[in-house]
Amino acid sequence: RITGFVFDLDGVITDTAKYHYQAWKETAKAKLNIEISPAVNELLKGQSRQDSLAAIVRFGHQEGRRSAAELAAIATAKNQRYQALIAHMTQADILPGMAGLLNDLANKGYPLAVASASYNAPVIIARLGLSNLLANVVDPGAVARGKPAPDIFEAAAAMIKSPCATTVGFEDAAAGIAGINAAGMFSVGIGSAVTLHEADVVFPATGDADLATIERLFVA
Ligand code: B16
Ligand code: MG
Repeated sequence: RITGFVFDLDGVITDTAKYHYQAWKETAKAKLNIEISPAVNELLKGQSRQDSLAAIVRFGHQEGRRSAAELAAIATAKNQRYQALIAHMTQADILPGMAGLLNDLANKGYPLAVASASYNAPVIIARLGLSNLLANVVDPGAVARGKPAPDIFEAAAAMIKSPCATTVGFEDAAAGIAGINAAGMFSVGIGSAVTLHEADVVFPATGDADLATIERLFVA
């Protein structure tokens, strides 16, 4: 029997990926003169702010050219731009079907937790009006290794006292699915079946995620 559910935030509960992309695109152009594409953005999903910037610098072949202080200032500039973009979010920004799914799970008595790499997760959850349903949010600063390591998913399951083997994890990024699998959880991918081929089940979009299907496949 399933004992708990763990959710990624960006790309699963809400589409902040578009705001991360816009903030990185503008900041990388302005501060590094690097043009990033949607393909680069795909690699940034689920990665910490610092690792995302390192990936952009590598993509632009500028490794070793900036001091740690310069890189920190660029990451701060990106985050300020990002925070300005997410300040306008409302309940309407919850991805299709997710408010219903979270409510169904809570009503069925399943404990829920959020495993997001984002330091902005609590603010976003509050803007979405989900602070009551999603009260258990892992502090990404408290886990040793980021996705694709299992650490943040293990911490989320521990928060709700759900053994990993009977916990279901939702993710939209390949690195996140790898982390869920490494934690020994049942993995649910949201997005492309090609990108997320390691997941136990993939739904093309949040609106397609179906609890009955997950419960049936989990037992099987
Ligand atoms: P922040 P998730 C991740 O969230 C995003 O996918 C990733 O693009 C971002 O760099 C990371 O959070 C850190 O976010 O700059 O707000 O701390 O997908 O793990 O929910
Ligand atoms: Mg994500």
